[in-house]
Amino acid sequence: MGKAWLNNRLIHKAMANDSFAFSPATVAGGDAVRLQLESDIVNWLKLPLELDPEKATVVLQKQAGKFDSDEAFQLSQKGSQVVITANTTNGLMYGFYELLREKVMGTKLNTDLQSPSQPLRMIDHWDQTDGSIERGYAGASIFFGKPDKLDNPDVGNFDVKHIDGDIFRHDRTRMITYARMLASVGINAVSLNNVNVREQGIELITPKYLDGVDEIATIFRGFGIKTYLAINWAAPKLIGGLDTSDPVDPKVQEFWAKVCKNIYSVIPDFGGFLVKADSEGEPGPYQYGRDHAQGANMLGQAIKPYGGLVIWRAFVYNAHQDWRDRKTDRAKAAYNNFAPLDGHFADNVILQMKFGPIDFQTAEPLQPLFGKLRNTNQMMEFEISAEYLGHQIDVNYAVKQWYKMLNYDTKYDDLKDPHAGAVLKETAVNPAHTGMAAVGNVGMSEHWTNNPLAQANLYGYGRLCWNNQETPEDILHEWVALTFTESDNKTQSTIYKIVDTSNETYRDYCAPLGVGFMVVPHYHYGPSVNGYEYDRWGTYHFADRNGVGVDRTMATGSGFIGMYSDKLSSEYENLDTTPESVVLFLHHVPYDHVFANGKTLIQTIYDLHFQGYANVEQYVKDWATVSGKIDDRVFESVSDCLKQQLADALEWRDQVNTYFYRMSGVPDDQGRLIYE
Ligand code: GCW
Repeated sequence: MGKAWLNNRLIHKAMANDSFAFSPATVAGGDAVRLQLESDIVNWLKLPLELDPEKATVVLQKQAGKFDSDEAFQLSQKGSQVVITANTTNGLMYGFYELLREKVMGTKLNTDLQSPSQPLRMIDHWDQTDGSIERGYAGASIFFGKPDKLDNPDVGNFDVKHIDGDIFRHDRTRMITYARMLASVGINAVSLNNVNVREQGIELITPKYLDGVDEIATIFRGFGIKTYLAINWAAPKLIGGLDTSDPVDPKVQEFWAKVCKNIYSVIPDFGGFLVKADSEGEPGPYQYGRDHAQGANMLGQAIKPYGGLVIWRAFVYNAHQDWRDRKTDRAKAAYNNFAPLDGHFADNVILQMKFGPIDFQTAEPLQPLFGKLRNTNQMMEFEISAEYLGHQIDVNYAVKQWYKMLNYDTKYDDLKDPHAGAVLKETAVNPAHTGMAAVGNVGMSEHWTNNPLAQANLYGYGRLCWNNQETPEDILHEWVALTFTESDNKTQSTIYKIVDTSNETYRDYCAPLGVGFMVVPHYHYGPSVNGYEYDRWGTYHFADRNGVGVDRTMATGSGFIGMYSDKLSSEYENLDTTPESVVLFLHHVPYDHVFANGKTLIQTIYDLHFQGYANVEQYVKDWATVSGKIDDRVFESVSDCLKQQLADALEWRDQVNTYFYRMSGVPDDQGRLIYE
């Protein structure tokens, strides 16, 4: 198996000298609770169990109501024993994983109370029932599709009972391993299927497929993870035999009530629905002249009796924007659609918003709805699967970017803590219904994530959800130590250095300074400077012979900047106080504009692209030095990816530099080769 950070071997090794016991004094409810604990933790993890708590080296102490959060835990030392205390089984499990992490890393026992920053820590799979994955770069779905010879024989398929016509893979071994990986970093919610819900995906909510969903949900439950499904908003029409999906129609409401009843009769702790509506051609309430609060609340009402949630995506924009029209601006779409609905969404509805106003680009400013909305449950969405970040071929440690977005200062003076992660809770209708979501990045590929180094993003995403303040650097240290356990310090630090700088490196050789896209249309890997320039998707860079970038100022541009708090708006309105990393997202800038560091825009573009490529050349050299020091298959996989990345970076460097050289006519002041 590719080295997942917490595979069986590692757990057994770290726990070789430990035995576990439950402290009988605190296991209220007697055997029933104890059995529950055993099946949840001990059986899954196959821990050595000691019946006499005095003799155990680790004591699991469950005390209902001890901490504010049911997922929190605390580790303490009692003589030679470590005691893990938590309100619930899940809390104990998180404490167990923390202890394991500390043991492997050899750090001092952390006795602080540890409690998650966000209550919902979710992975959204874009897996489809035929086994393919939209924007998936790591092989086939681990949930759906037929096992075939391409699947990795080392990882799973031991217990596959597959019959024709079945859409589920039933690879329990692999799902258990996945669930354990997710639980080890605190993920507690997973949506199984693509938000573009097609074909049998629409029917996942029907009795025909609920047993298959339940098989997965049952595995996840043992690891504190709730299962969600993405739904097609037009399901009443498409599979319900109705002639409408209008949310105010009682027949439609009845349809959804029945769907919920069926689901909960099979999966009593089902998490809820994830919905992409009125977006990129998907159906939605606008078709019936209803707003998104009406659409979402109707579903919220149907699922409420069971305690379920409706996660409603704010990725709604008019896909027919014309490049000739400079006033319409896709970046304003979510705000225009949802700001007027603040306070209208039900308590069990959550608005899920991409971190930036456009679409998971290498650099975007924050989505301005964060901080603007004051009475709406919200989640911030990321994409672990690296659609615009190198397809899990190019190494790209995106945790750096996510950390920045979560800790983005919205500069609203009236908020207690104006940083985006904290804003989620402060502005929620129900603070238990906020969190983070991210598009998953695993598949049946040998190392789960194609490039094994892309595992760092899955690990890091979970850790960052749990603690929004844990730095990407600390997280990366953990991941390297837990993954390359058998390697020497020098090897670990070489790997660390490559991954640590990779997000910036990738950003440097792609579309410059936040202008975004410039990728090959539809496929989204590799450069195509004008690929989307005259398209309808609203992703323009507006380069001409004088300058490049989108004028989003209030004075002369689309006015997008005015959607931020007053302080941030006035900062961004002024070119000189706009952060350089997103300057072309917010301004159309002349090539000869001089930044604070004394460099012109055009020279900055050249320098970034030469530097980005040079970094990848260095990665290739550095990676060669770890040969023989780590697992051979991991070494080879990363080497192959780096080879492709080097070619990718070269294409980006030359195409972007040449394009801007031809546009501006300004040569590189270092005299490096720029093709004409
Ligand atoms: O970035 C775009 C992707 C689509 C995706 C969409 C979304 C699932 O290119 O593939 O559709 O975002 O987030 O809904």
